[in-house]
Amino acid sequence: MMKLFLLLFAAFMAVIPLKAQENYQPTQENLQSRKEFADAKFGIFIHWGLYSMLGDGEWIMHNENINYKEYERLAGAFYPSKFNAEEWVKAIKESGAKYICITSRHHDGFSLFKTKATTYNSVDATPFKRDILAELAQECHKQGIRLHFYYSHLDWGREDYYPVGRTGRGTGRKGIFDGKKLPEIDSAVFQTNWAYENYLKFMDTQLTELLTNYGKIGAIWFDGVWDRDHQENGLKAETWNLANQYSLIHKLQPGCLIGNNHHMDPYPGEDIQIFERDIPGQNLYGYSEQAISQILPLETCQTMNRSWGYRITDTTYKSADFLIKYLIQTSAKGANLLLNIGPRPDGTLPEEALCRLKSIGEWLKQYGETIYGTTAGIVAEQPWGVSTKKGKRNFLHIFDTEATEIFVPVKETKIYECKEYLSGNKLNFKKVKDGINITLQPSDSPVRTIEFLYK
Ligand code: H79
Repeated sequence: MMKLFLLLFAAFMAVIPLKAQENYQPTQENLQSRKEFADAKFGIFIHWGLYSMLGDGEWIMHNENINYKEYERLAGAFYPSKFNAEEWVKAIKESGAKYICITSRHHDGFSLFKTKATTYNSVDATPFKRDILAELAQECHKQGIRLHFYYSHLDWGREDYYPVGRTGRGTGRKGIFDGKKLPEIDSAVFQTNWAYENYLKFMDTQLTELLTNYGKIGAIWFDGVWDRDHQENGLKAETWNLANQYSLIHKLQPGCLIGNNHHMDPYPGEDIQIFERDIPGQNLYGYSEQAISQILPLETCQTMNRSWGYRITDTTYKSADFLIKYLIQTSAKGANLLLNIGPRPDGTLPEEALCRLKSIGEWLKQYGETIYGTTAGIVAEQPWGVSTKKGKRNFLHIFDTEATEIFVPVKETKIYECKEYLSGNKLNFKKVKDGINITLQPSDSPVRTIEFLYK
């Protein structure tokens, strides 16, 4: 009788996490993390893995239909002799970024960390034999910058990721797992199966490791459910085991934020909303049709050139001025910017990236107060630029270098002071119809920042 009771009790407990996630109530710790995340405003994304060695972006395995057995051999030559976590973190900190998000495992399936779930990792499968995430985590904790882990939901090289999705169909998987032929399944009506159950367990094991072995983790950043799910057919959370995965993460580290780059509306358990290559409100590539969450902190990820993973021929770097403006524009929408770098196969960060980190850092040293801890500005985007705010302090960032006077659609009665942000020099303003006009001082700077205060 007692045994039966215990069994029933255990079964009951087992379903609790799922239920709890459905009516997700974030913990105090989690809410605090969300606040800190929203205040941080700027992070650096790192895409690094075996694909970096081929110098043609992280999708090369899919794009070139590389056989996964052949691709795995890259691990035997993975020896990034110049990798130095201390230098990475130092350079990134100098940019003013408050967190680093690194690919713990991308779609190619290679893990940049020691894991018991597969030998296909940077310690067991390479001559380098080093746990990249451990070294980076140690430095992040030491130098005081948050660490986030990108984690791919899809995998192009595993037989148990079955049935395969829309991508990675040409990587030579044979439909045999654990010596047994996989069942015939029409991927259009996806059903879980014994092999796939193994894949879900594999992910749970890795997520547990990621949240146990590397100290405090700021966020898990999922990507890849669009391999099967998209706006039209909707998010099939059960098939990805999202409720349990999210519960597991929040159980291991309640303060760890969960983001999922599924391009759809947030699913219960998610703590941040991600926009890929779009500032919230834009939809340049068709990935950002989802409504903007009014509750969750927002994050825009963007490339410095046109690639995520290292692409040896990609010299199309955005200018430092462009990136500074992009950070300001993202902040003006109340969102964070996660700006990407694709380190080289030897472990160094490209010089083009380093010098942009430096320039952004120099700007943030002077103007950080107008970005960190701010929310979306008091006025929507204007022909002259954008705004951010912090309490009663309003910051206007003027991109129009020619402007001598700008119109701001706010009530003049409420404003008691208007000045250049850095110098503190007073600026004249006068009431006009539906707002005020502020007279500007000329300057060579690509961005002029002014501040006005409210009663
Ligand atoms: O990690 C970086 C990229 O590798 C990953 N997300 C960023 C952060 C990313 N993967 N895919 N995308 C971004 C967008 C790709 C969409 C497409 Fe498709 C893949 C278009 C065609 C193939 C998925 C499948 C969407 C439509 C069909």
